[in-house]
Amino acid sequence: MSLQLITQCTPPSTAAVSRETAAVLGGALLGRATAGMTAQWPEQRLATRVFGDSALLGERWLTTLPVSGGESEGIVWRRGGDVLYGVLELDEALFAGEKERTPLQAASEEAYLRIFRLLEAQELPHLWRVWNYLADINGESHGLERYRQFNIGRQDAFLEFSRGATGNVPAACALGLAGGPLSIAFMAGSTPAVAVENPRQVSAYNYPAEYGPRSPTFSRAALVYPPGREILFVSGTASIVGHRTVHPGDVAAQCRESLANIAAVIAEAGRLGRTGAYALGELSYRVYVRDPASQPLIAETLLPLLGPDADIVHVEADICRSDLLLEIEAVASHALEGG
Ligand code: 3EB
Repeated sequence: MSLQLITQCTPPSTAAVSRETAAVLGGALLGRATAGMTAQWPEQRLATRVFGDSALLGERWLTTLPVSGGESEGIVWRRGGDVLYGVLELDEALFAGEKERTPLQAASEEAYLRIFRLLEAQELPHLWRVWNYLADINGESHGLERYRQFNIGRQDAFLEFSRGATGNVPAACALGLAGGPLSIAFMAGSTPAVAVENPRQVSAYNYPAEYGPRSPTFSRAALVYPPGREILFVSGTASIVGHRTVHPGDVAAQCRESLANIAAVIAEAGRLGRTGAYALGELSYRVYVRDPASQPLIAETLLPLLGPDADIVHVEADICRSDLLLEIEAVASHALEGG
């Protein structure tokens, strides 16, 4: 097992880590009260509500490959073999006062430039999956919604590194939190990801200009290949058909539409991958909920569609269009034959 995701809804402990003498590559810790906790690995800290009894979500990627790590321009990173996980927090206030770019746009561009410089230095150029969080994502400043400012900075960084902002771009999510710095976690490797698109949706990188001056730079899903495994990362998926939001104001319908989109994406992934079909029931889900009051209805709507044993965590976050009430991301993994 070269790379494995462990999810725990308890405070960090060493219990899950000793398994197979694996080392932690990195992870995430979500919850209201995560301040002051420390981890020995790159850990994305997200101060937000996690629904359920423990109110805390700890995720760790374990690796059995030789581990090294460091800090580069504020990015805390580890690599296990040829897979790298890193976390960067940037305070956009440090980028205030420019004429051409808003602070958030400048911080977003800088964050991605730092990531690309690190990946070049480590000779692991292929960005597989990115987790983006920013404060007040639907707020407007400098005449532009903050998510749209983020999109400009992100795309500029891709173009500066001649990476192209369409086609072979990473899987991602981009969510809003109540406060805090721009927080970006990422996974990268030595082999390219296979980008997966959704036949029901316009590719996000081709969204028309009504959603902002620059399109978002992400693919609907990515298939990646650490040694012996195929991992499917399904990007944040919402109630969008074509490029339009559908079912505004109807959280249950948005829930069903999001799952229809995920079903379409994993069907595509099964077609493009090397390990056969993925089933909805085998994925692990993170559901981002805009209005906490709607969480019970979301859980109730997902239950018959995913079954009682599905691995689902609900987290409070703002979605990047103000008419979207939820967004769902997912991950699954298959062994490669002979792997
Ligand atoms: C969408 O489909 C919903 O900007 O990185 C989903 C996943 C969304 C990733 C991103 C945005 C992003 O457009 C929003």
